[in-house]
Amino acid sequence: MTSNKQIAVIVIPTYNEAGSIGEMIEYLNTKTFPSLDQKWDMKILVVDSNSPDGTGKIVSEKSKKYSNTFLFAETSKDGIGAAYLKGFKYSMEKLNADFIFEFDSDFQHPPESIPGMLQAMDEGYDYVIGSRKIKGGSNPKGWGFKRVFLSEVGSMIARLVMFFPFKNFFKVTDPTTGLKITRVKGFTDHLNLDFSHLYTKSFGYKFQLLFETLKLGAKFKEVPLQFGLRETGESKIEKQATIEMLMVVFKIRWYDDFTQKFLKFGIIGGFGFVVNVVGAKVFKSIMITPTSNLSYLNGIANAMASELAIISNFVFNNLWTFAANKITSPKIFISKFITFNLSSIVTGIVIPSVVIAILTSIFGDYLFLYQIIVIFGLTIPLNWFVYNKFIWKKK
Ligand SMILES: Nc1nc2c(ncn2[C@@H]2O[C@H](COP(=O)(O)OP(=O)(O)OP(=O)(O)O)[C@@H](O)[C@H]2O)c(=O)[nH]1
Ligand SMILES: [Mg+2]
Repeated sequence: MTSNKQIAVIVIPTYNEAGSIGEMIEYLNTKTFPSLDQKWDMKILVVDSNSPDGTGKIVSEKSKKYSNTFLFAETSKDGIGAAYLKGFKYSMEKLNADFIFEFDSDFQHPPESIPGMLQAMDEGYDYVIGSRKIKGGSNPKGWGFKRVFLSEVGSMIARLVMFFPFKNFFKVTDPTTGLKITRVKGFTDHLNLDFSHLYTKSFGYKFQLLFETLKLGAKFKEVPLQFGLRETGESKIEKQATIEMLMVVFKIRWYDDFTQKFLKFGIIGGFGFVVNVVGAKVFKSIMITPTSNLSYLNGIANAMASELAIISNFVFNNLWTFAANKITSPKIFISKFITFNLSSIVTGIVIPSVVIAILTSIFGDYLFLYQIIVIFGLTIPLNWFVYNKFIWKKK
């Protein structure tokens, strides 16, 4: 009978929410759930950090009344991030969740958002979040200037640091939102739910899960969220949260594979440049004689040094940047090296020279400026593309 039902678990972390949690459980069970299509098997999981105000007791009473309502009683207060991860594990292992909501007990997340979010899952989305920034969404009317300012600036920085210049920068308008639904299969079940892996166990977890879930290729959408004003209880956002959240977004971007690879690629490219300049000097000083033809000598010295730089780039990128796809077989090594050499000539000499010639004919003689433009605008991006797509293609 339950086989074609879809199980959605609403995970609600609480710390001293005695003023709202009972009402929330009642509201969901008597108003929200009955309005949903019969195929949804809705469950509520409250993860309570042993709240001194008796939140846990209220939930445990409600769980006797409603068989779909569960209490996960934490023995310690480990932060909202840790609470969610515990809740995710429990939802998957004990409640067989197909979908998991992240939801607040204090009525700031309107239960009316739930049907639309479920429908999006039905349409094939994997990850849907409530956004205050898109049409139809809003911040609480009662928020003071300071809170609005922190929230706006904070989200912009988070978006920039985590996603710029990639498409998610434009798609994720509200990275600090707490209202989310995630498809378990392929996503929550692929996340590392060990909280030692979180950069922070408190609010910054939101960024990390957002980043990692999108990285798994989740089909993503935002729905409008009219974020309400907290009606009862106290805000748990700690003072240090802002700085901590900034640290988290930097760490997320810094330790991402892509960033690490790109940095290594940059360092090796910079080293190649040094090899080219220093190498040309060394070759010249070795080969020079009192009767040398200087123009011929400079040309030869530069050509030799450039080849040395190409070899250095190839060898070190193979050993370090693309170590995960390292070329080891001698036969492939040689054929890739030939390709690498040819592409280096095209991306480093042919294309830049033609573009510089064209720019000069249009705008006049600004050689140094053009060199900077072609190196950063053409050679570096083209090399990055060729290395990833042809030389060290992922298997
Ligand atoms: N289990 C658990 N829940 C927590 C912890 N810290 C916060 N929460 C809960 O996480 C939810 C979100 O925290 P809030 O303080 O409401 O944060 P907010 O909604 O962004 O901010 P406000 O507008 O001030 O309410 C609330 O339901 C809290 O009770 C914690 O350490 N453990
Ligand atoms: Mg709140």
